[in-house]
Amino acid sequence: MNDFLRRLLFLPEQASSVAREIDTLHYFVIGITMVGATGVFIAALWWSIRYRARSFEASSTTPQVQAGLAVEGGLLAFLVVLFIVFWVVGFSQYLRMRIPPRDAMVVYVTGKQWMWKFAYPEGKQTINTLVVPANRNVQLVMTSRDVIHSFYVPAFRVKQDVLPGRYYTTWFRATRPGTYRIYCAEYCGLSHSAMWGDVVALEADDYERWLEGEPLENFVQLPPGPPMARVATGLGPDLPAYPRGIAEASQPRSMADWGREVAALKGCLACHTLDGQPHIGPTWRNLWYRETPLADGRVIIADEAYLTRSMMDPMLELVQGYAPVMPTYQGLLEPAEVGAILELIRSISEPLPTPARAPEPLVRPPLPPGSLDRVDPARALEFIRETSERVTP
Ligand code: HEC
Ligand SMILES: [Cu+2]
Repeated sequence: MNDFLRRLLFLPEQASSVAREIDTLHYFVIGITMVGATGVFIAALWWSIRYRARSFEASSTTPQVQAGLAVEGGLLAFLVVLFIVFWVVGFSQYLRMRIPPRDAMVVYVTGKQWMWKFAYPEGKQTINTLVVPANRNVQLVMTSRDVIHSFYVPAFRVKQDVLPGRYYTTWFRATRPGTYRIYCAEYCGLSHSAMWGDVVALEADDYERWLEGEPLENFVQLPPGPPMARVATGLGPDLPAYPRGIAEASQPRSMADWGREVAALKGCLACHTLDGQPHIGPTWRNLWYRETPLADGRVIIADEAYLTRSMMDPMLELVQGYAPVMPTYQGLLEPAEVGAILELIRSISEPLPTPARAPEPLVRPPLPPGSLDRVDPARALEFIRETSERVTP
């Protein structure tokens, strides 16, 4: 039944843990609206024949018919309940999709004109080919180097926009080994159509062997990659043709080690320690997903989004008990370097407890700086009042 409906609606294969559920909701909504629309159409047709004007006199004296309260109220209640059911099912799926399980392995993703780059905690880097183990939760921490892109894997039912200067996260679990197409789903310039790649899901053993240096070709036959060489049309910078699956600029060291180098090089370690001792700034030990008290009294969970904001906009959320002396690193750290620092912080923190059941909604979806939840209503009113006075004479 599932497969029949999937083909009927031209949906791609279902290769992730959430794909089936999402499609089921889709069938449910489409099915109900089809039945509803057909019902309305048949009723309209039937009534327009049954109550047609039989003569001119009859048509000018048609009595007005009023439905009873019970009928109207009943219909309304039925529809409201129906829509609430859609919402409850959809929203709970949304939460499950938004909140990465805590046992997920992390891959850092950077979109840029016109390719996807992937950095793995173990130090490997790939272009346009995301290699993951099948049947394992994978969390993507994503950003863009230049314009808005959107990471889209139809077979996983995963799509996430990435904006420059901000971090996003999404996750998936590939349910079987295979090759699944990645698209950029946000028009991003001249060669947007060449911005695609593949997720290669390998058996766990093969994945380990790939990490240790075996070429990807030993495990899968990859289709030819996007025409990177042809991307260079003379309008943009010349892009080299990257052979796919071959690691470019792979680090012989792990991302955490690289993060240590970055932290030393960029001067972070002048104020932060890795051993648990507070210094000019808080220590990074055990900071990962820890509850951090802020100067304004709120307590925030130090997830990827918060940690990144702390580097890009340190004054936005000051840690309680520390002076506002940290400079901003906006534009001074490459996305992959931010990823490396995050990996460093993760590596010197206690591993997170794995929840027994579905992940609890502890991790908030990343909020862009300046988003609604930190607008102080009193200050907003004050601001409106001030600006209004200036405008009205
Ligand atoms: C001049 C000293 C100084 C330097 C240099 C500095 N920081 Fe900070 N950092 C601080 C202070 C002080 C705080 C706490 C107040 C705040 O939140 O801004 C802080 C807070 C942070 C936090 C949040 C910590 C928490 O407990 O929630 C992170 C993450 C961070 N810094 C990362 C970095 C990184 C990465 C670098 C280097 C690229 C860096 N810092 C360089 C002083 C510094
Ligand atoms: Cu793009």
